[in-house]
Amino acid sequence: MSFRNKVIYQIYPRSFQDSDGDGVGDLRGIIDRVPYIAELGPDMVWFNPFFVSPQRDNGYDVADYRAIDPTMGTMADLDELIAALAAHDIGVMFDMVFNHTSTEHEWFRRALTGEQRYRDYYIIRPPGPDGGLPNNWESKFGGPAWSPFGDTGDYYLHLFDPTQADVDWRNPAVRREMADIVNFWLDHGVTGFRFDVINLISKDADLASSPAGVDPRVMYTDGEHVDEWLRELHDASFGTVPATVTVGEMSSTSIDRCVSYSRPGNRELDMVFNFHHLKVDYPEGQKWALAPYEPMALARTLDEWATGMQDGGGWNALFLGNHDQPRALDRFGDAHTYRVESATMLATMIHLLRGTPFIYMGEEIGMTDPEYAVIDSYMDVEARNAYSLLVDAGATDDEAFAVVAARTRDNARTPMQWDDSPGAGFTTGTPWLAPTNQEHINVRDELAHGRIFRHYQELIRLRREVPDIADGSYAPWRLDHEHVYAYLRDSVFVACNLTQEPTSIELPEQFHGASPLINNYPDDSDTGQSELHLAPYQAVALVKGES
Ligand code: TEU
Repeated sequence: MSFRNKVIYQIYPRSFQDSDGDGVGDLRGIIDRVPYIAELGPDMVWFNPFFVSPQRDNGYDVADYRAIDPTMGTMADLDELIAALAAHDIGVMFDMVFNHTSTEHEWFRRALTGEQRYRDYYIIRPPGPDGGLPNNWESKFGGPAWSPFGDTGDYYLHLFDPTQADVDWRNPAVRREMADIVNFWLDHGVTGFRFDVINLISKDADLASSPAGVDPRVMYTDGEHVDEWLRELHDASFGTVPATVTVGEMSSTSIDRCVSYSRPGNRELDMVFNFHHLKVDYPEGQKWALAPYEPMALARTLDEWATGMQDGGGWNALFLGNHDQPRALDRFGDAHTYRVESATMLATMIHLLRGTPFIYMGEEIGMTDPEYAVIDSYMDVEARNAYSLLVDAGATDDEAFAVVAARTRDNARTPMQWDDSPGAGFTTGTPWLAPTNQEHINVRDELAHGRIFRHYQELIRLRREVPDIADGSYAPWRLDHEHVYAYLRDSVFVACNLTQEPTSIELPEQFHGASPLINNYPDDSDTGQSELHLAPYQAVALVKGES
């Protein structure tokens, strides 16, 4: 289980560092920042896709899985980047978007010319019995999940944007293509793979509409063949290289299915991303709506998954943010009054859980959502669609804007803020997405006198040096508390005040007099006491015996 004591850093290449002044990040820019990555100290870097793409969905619409988009760099740049990271014992994780390809991929273009072999790579169907769409499925980006397949009169399936055509995994030739792609990158020195929405690949055999009142997602989520096809991919590619690290993004999934996808011996994946904890602030599960969030709902959901995955022998990827999510600091912390305290509390809460932590670029310096004034500042296709749908449904422009500003994926995609200059040290040109608070939050100032970066370094060190963090059991403590999420990891006790209310929590008897392991406030924890007093957003870990 080489991945259990690892920490993985996620880089959104489009927004990390631009080297040629075009306002878009690139591989050479990342190479220039390897010393910074090494200083933070992760074991691996997950890169969002930078393959050839028309960029309709910022690279998740892949037109060539074996070639680097020229705007991002060259194969020589990639080789240099892999070598530069390897010099610091940092591995490279690629993002495999295998549920769909761009409609500009050669396969789709050849399908449009009528080549049956490639038509069979996609999910193409005639109109339904009523002459309408083949079924009632909807795109996750809004609108129907079917678009006309050229002028054939048929339709092709796209669970995301119309420029992202779902491939047919029932076709063994498609499965062979995907294994060949993984092997191509294994041969290139890539040692990690994140599989995009991989639990959507097994659609209903009949592509049937969902029954009235039933969410159509049930017709293509966690389908009957996902385990079988993951095992086939494992055996034909990454499973042949024991040192690889794999993680699957699981959309709208369950604990039982994620146990199956990640249990050692199942020959599927090492771990999974699930998103249940990142929907606790969705009123009635609706992303494009606003309501106050209840902090202990976050604790209860994290606990439910920690417990369920432990009981089943599965393994969680631990994270509060990524390129699709607003900054956790804005959602679950206090980005203004307690930015440092809540950033370090959230980090402590995640990093000491049972699982493998992921750090999304910018978390380690406490970056926050941008503050835009107009909808045209946002670039995300999902957000623009949502704005239109909200206004069409009767929301005022201001109401729709407020929802998009809080929920858009662009919140996490603003450029990495390296310094306080107009381009944030990210670019000498015009950034593709505007930073808005680099004068207050940037790497240069954080490294000079901040506390957040150093706290992340310490958490990474602890995971390597305190065995119970990586391999220990998990158990909740006082989950009925109204402010504190606390849990035990065998010799370690963790208490996180999720609120701005000063509070206290009694200690488990075995931790009376325990030594402080990490504390996001100046060390004020009286370890001789039977309870812990926690300031706003304070997180403390104690260790029994020798730390
Ligand atoms: O995301 C899949 C996914 O579920 C998210 O799009 C999610 O539905 C939405 O962002 C949150 O409401 C993956 C990638 O991470 C995302 O960037 C891609 O846009 C998407 O797949 C399609 O490839």
